[in-house]
Amino acid sequence: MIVRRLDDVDGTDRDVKAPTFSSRRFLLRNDGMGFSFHDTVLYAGSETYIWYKHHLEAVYCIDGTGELEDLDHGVTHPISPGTFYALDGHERHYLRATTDLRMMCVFSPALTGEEVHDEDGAYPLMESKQEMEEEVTT
Ligand code: 9YT
Repeated sequence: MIVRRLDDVDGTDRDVKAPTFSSRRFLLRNDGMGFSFHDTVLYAGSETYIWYKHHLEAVYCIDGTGELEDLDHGVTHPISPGTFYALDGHERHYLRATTDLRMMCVFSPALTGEEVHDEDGAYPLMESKQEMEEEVTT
């Protein structure tokens, strides 16, 4: 069983800072669950373009307000506590945070923790550093 508190993750290498959000990764690929689980805060006033072409993501808002613009379907959805969305079609989207927006995210396949958004707003499909090292040594 894995038990972690936000204090265990905050300020560690599982706490990833991007220009418009911070993402605290409770579960990553090397935890072996098959998905990763993140507590993210998108900063008030920010806009983030995202296209997770290699991953599925489910998101649940627990605090704050903002909006989700689905660029593939031309629809904008308000976000507030209790809003859930799942990117089952790898939709390109904008996330706009009116206030700090706290979102719980699940990624499949799991992130390794080393990804950064590329110019398309995507995370690449990555092997974890440990797995790459194992391949070199085996
Ligand atoms: C809700 C959302 O997609 N935020 C962007 C950050 C991303 N989910 C992450 O890396 O945790």
